[in-house]
Amino acid sequence: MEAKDVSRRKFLVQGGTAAAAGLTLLHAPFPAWAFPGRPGEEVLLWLDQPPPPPRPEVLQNLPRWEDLDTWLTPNERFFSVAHYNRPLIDKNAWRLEVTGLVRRPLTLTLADLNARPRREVVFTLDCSGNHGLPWLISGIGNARWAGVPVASILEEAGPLENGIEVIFFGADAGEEQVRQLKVRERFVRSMSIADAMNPNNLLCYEMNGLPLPQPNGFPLRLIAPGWYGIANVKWLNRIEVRETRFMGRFMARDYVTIREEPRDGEMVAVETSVGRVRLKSVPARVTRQGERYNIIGAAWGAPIAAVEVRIDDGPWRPATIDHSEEAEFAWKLWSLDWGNLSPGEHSITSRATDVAGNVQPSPDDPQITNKRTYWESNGQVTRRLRVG
Ligand SMILES: Nc1nc2c(c(=O)[nH]1)N[C@H]1C(S)=C(S)[C@@H](COP(=O)(O)O)O[C@H]1N2
Ligand SMILES: [Mo]
Repeated sequence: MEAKDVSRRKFLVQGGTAAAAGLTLLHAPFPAWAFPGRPGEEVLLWLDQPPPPPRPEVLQNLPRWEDLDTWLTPNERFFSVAHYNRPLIDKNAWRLEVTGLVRRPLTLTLADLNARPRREVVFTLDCSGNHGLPWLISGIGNARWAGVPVASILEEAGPLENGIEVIFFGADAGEEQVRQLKVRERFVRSMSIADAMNPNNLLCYEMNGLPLPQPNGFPLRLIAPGWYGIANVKWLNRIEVRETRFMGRFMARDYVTIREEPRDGEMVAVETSVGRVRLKSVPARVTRQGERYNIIGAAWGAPIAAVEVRIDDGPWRPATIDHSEEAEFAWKLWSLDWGNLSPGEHSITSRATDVAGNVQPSPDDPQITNKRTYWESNGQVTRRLRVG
């Protein structure tokens, strides 16, 4: 066990440089490409590759799970979602307004934020659309984010008693149609004041030690550890404290999960705004060295207690969770040395269990089958592979 962990860690470390140096290998012949990190080892490509996104401007830089070889996702490999435009912001002209129901409205420059106490959090940003749409299976990445706690800035502004809702404005905007009305709207998400004041939330200006990249929200974004991607407002320039709940597109019209729940013998549709992340895992990549197959994956969304892996309809086998790099809001990487695999096609499924004993639901679990919309698809993921 010990020896295996060590060799895998070495493998993960080597993977970073090997992948960076060997980008041409991405175009190697299907189904496998030799992995130069360890001679004789190959990464097998999944048979069920996702189709390209129909609107490539919305979803950019989606990684392949096969390329997962580091706990932190390098910035240049991080995905980017933009529902409107990706604004190019001049950091000298940019300001953050903190306004609405506050005693002391603030106008802050980037230098003002940089001068305030800094905090870091490693957080895995998971798009709630993952596995809900055929082309979206890898809108996820793990980064070390740095910035100023939202709570410290809100406290500085001093919310008034009647301020119950905090709304976060991105600089990006687009036209929305609401019934007969066409209206230009900014990208906005909100949180209750209690949720917004959570000490983990950051006004984030740095990602993996570098200024926030432009596609990821330069110069400032909200980082809300424990929340789905949608809550993490990019290109942030305005925070407003208000006295009513906010019901914009990304709170109440889109990113709404509809589930049917049994109530007194009948099914009732319940609509909820996409919010906190859910327990999930995926098999990421399979490597072969000689006759031995190794499976690597990730698990996140709750404190992870265990991950199990199943091939075809076989028994669940426990994976080894990598404890070498861990953080409360970060994914855990896991691996399983499967041994031999018979020639032919196989399916590989993983399931995570959290410390409270919750198990990632199977596709036929009512949690999944009663869900009518594609958001928050945290059911067990099966990938297909050909061997031999
Ligand atoms: N301003 C703004 N913030 C946004 C979005 C957006 O379109 N505009 N997309 C959200 C969604 S759906 C996701 S999944 C995350 C993705 O963060 P990333 O682009 O840094 O990967 O950003 C969120 N924040
Ligand atoms: Mo998303």
